[in-house]
Amino acid sequence: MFPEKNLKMEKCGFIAILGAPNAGKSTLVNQLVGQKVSIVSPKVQTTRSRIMGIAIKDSCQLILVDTPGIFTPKKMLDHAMVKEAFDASADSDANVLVIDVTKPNLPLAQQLCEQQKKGLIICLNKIDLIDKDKLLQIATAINAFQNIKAIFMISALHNDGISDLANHLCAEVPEGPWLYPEDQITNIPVRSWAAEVTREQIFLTLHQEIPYSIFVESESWEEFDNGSVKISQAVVVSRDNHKGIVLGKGGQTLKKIGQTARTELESQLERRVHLKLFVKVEEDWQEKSWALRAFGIGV
Ligand SMILES: Nc1nc2c(ncn2[C@@H]2O[C@H](COP(=O)(O)OP(=O)(O)OP(=O)(O)O)[C@@H](O)[C@H]2O)c(=O)[nH]1
Ligand SMILES: [Mg+2]
Repeated sequence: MFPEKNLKMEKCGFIAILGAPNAGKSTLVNQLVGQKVSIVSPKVQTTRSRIMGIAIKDSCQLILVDTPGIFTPKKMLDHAMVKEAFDASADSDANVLVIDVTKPNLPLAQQLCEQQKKGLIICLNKIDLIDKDKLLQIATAINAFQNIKAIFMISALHNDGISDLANHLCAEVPEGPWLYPEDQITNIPVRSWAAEVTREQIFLTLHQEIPYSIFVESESWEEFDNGSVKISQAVVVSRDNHKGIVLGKGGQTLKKIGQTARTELESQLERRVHLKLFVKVEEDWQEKSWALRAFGIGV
C-alpha cells in the first residue's frame, strides 16, 4: 500500500516572515516549526540573515523564511540585512508581516502593504500584552491598508492563534512535492547553527552596542568515537577595546557565555559538547563585504 502521506496531494511553498526588528518573527518561525531553529532575544536586530524553518502541517510543507527586521540602514551590514528581508519576500509564495501590537509601526506597515502587490498576511503579535480595545483599534487601522489578504491575532510566545495561521498558510502554498526530507527543520548547516547559539547568548549577556558588533564563526568541529564533539568558535569583535568587555574580569563573561551555549548545544545535539571560545579582532568587519559573506549574508 502507499504510505499515508501520498494519499493526499502534497503541497509545498516558501513563506517570508517580515516585520520591524523585535516584532517576534523568529519566535513565530520557531513556534510554527515546533522547535527552535532561529535565535531570539529581547534586543532588536538579532536575526541577520535569511534562516529557513521547515514546518509540516498534514500534507503541506511550509518553508518559513525568517528575515532580519526592516529598519533604516546605516552600515553595510544593515543594508545587507534589510536586502535579505526584501529578497526573501520577492522569492516567496506568500508573505507574512509580523507587527508587535505594543509598538505598532503603522507607517512602515502601510508602506510595506502598498509595495507588496502579491498581498500580505498580517500577524498582530504579542496580543498577550495589550487589552482587546486597543487591539481592535490597531486591526481596524490596518484593515484599511491595501493588499491585505488576512489578519491574524496571535501570541507567538504563548502559541496562541498559531494553528489557525498554519492552516491558512497551507492554503496559500501551491501543490507540489516536498523540497526537504520530512525530518529536516532548517536549511542552515549545523556549524552555522552552533555559531548562532553562541551569538544568542552574547545578545542575552552583553549590552549596549557590543552584541551588534560581534559575529561568531565555528572554526573547527571534531567528532570523537565516544560520541562527543569538540567545537571551536571565534567571537569576532570590531574594535580592540571590545575584547576586554567580551572576556570580562578574569575571562568570566566569556566563560559564562560559553557554559550556557554549551548546555543548549548539548541538549539540541543530544551528545556531549566541548565548546572552546576565543576572541578575535577584525576592525570594522560590518563594513567589509568578505566578512558579511563569511557568515552568510549575501552582499
Ligand atoms: N510577550 C510576548 N513576547 C513576545 C512574543 N513574541 C515574541 N516575543 C518576545 O519579543 C522579543 C523579540 O523576539 P524575536 O523573535 O527575537 O523578534 P524578531 O522579530 O525575530 O527580532 P529581530 O531578529 O531582531 O528582527 C523576544 O524577547 C521574544 O521573547 C509574544 O507573543 N508575546
Ligand atoms: Mg529574529
